[in-house]
Amino acid sequence: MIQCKTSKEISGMGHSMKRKEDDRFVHGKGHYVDDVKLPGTLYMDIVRSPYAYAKIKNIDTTEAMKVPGVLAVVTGRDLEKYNLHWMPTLMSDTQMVLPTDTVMYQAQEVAAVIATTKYGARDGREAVRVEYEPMKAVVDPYKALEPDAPVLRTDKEGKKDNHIWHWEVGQKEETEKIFNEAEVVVKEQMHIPRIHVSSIETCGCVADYDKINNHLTMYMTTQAPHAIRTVIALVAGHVGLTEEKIRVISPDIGGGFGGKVPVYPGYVIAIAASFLIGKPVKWIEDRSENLQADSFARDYHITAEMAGTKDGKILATRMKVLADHGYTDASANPSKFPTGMFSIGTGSYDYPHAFMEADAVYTNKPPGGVAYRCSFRVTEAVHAIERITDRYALEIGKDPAAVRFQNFIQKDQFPYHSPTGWEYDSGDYVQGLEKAMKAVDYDGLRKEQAEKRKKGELMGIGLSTFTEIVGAGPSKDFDILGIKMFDSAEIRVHPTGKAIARFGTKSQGQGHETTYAQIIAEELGIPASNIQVEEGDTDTAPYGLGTYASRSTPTAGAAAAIAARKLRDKARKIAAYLLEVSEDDLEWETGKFYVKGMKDVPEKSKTIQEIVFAAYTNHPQGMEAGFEATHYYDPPNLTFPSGAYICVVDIDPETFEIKVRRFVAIDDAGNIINPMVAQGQVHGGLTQGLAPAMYEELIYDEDGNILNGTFMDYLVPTAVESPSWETGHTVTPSPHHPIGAKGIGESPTVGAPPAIANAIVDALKPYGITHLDIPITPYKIFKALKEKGVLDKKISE
Ligand code: MCN
Ligand code: CUN
Repeated sequence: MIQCKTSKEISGMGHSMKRKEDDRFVHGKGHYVDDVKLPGTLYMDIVRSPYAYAKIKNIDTTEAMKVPGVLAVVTGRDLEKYNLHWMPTLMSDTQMVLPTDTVMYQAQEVAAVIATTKYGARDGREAVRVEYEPMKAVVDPYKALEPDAPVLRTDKEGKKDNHIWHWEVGQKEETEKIFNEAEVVVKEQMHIPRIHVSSIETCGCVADYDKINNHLTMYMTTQAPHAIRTVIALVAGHVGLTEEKIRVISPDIGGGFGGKVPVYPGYVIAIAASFLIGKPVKWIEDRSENLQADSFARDYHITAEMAGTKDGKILATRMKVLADHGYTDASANPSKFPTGMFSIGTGSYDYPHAFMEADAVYTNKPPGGVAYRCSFRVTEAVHAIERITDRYALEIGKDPAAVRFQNFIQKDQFPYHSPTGWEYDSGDYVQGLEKAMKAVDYDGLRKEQAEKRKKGELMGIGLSTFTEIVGAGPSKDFDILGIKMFDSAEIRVHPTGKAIARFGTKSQGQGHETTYAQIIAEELGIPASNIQVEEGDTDTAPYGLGTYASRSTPTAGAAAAIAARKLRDKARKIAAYLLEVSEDDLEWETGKFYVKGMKDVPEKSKTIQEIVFAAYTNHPQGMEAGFEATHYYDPPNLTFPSGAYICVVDIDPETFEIKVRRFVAIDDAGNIINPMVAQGQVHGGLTQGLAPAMYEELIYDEDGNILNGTFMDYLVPTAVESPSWETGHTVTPSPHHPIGAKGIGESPTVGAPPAIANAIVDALKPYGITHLDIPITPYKIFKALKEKGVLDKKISE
């Protein structure tokens, strides 16, 4: 159990305090970008390409300009005059804002219509005539690498192929040697499907350029307001919009999940339009545009191999990846690591050698490689290692739980140095799996399964015992466009002892307004309800890199604790002065300093409120007045949360409908700030893990047409499809984090898919099926069984 040291009134760490922000959300008082209504606002709508690859012969705007309310149609040629037609991606690639010659993917922005009403802009969009000359699209990433494939990124000088980068890590020769000599080698080819975030709120902005003051206020759906301000300054600095002239405000966000990290062309076009016309311009994507055109994740083709002994000792792993990045390398790759954190793919297991390599390729698909509740490619890595571990267990005829226990990194091995170069901070994998197995009655389930198999019933049990890696920085390894990845907290305590705290991160639903306040409450003893948390306004918040990669707790959360401790140091000095004792004679107990041994003598202690008041009214000579502190935290290492998940499925032998009967998730994110918030994160994340495991995948035909670009056929699971998630914790604090916390936001999405896939494959074990790619659908099972010749007679016979 998590210990709460503070009282309910203070609500420090470990309290399931109700989320402060929910009051306004449940009362319909949230304030989202579309709620920003400025006088004179114009509306923007975007013309998009029906082709995946085509030359633009002509754009005729005559009819569009006749539509009532339409004021302007912006094309790539218009932006070119101001050199605003290209922009950098967050990962130092480049991307068109609007094309001048060629479109590179279906649904790409081709022109923008500005009108006095939303509907005028939409009608204007329909009236723009674009003449295209379609070309043969390159859709398959393997074909994109063939020597005769057309070179797609002709904008890149000297580029002779579609290859973006090659990356490798680990011990190539040693690993090869082990593979050549090992008793057992298993290998599977896997595809982690291209998927897309489905936030309740789509992306959008209001760009408000004030000509007289040459100042831009940009209200937008962004997870990283400061970084975006810097990118806008990079794109538009040359027309006078330098960083001090730009204010980015990210109001309430209705879900981000990584999809609101990148800079989208729509934002830049809206800025350009407002800059040219001098009025606010609002752009809000519709649902289909969101699904078809921005922020695509995953799309990793992985060959995973494991070498081991006949009795279950893992000796080495090898993984080879082909990453389909679509038209541009958009955002998921932290600077030093082009594959993000894929190299966490040696997992929770202790073996000396591994080798991983990846190649990334351009295709005529929308920008890919974007984060989606994944902590930068961890989802892909975890899927590969957890699937191949099960494959190995199957090969040697051992229980997958037994193989995991045999190979786990033991708790006394931390800090653990992985063969791919990470230093895992802490963990207790044995305890986690034991707890999960007890919760499901693992042995009982295996017995039940054996009975059912005799009757031809399909029941499967799947495990996933994963290690996550979250909290970028450290700044020596991570940056965005050169800006080092630290994060910040600023605390101002007012004379009456109430505080306002501002952060460089930006919540999209994670509950920061509550949980940051709890961290400060824990450290200072000011009740969390008296601490107002603000994020998302670059004019007021200290510079930070934003919220993604479950980094807020590991970075800004740490900054909050340290800034609060700076204030506690100041409080000690003031208390010593007020009580006329030396600082060393004082003891701290949440919310007050008292003279040693005199805890219960009222006149021998000073509460934090009294001390803060004195900081403004009666502070020691020579001390700065006021009670404020700021801290920029650069973590010494990442944090390594982990989890042990067990999934039980039943498959209908006639229809192959898959029913997730039970799903137990034991997470370890170190010390927990708010158990209820953390559990909420796990519930949502598990459903987002169920999504690619059984439902979600974006499918393109050979011409690059998206075949399931609406929610009619892109299947987002809801509460109806979700089982009743059973959750629990083990607590292994991070030794380097000031409050021992690790991130938790992405763990469930990362850990769930292989548990589900492993369960389904386990159910099909009697029929010789060793692997199925996610999403695993009833049809895929039907096809696989048919190929094995199993369906010639009924399974239940
Ligand atoms: N928390 C806690 N104890 C811990 C760790 C976290 O109580 N030991 C709490 C935190 O205080 C915070 C929440 O859990 O309120 C998530 O914290 P953290 O794990 O640090 O993650 P971030 O705040 O950085 O959120 C990012 C993460 C990511 S990367 C995606 S993607 C995602 C996710 O959070 N997107 C979300 N969860 C989401 N939840 C909602 N509702 N909406 C999104 O868009
Ligand atoms: Cu990996 S998606 Mo979240 O980092 O915003």
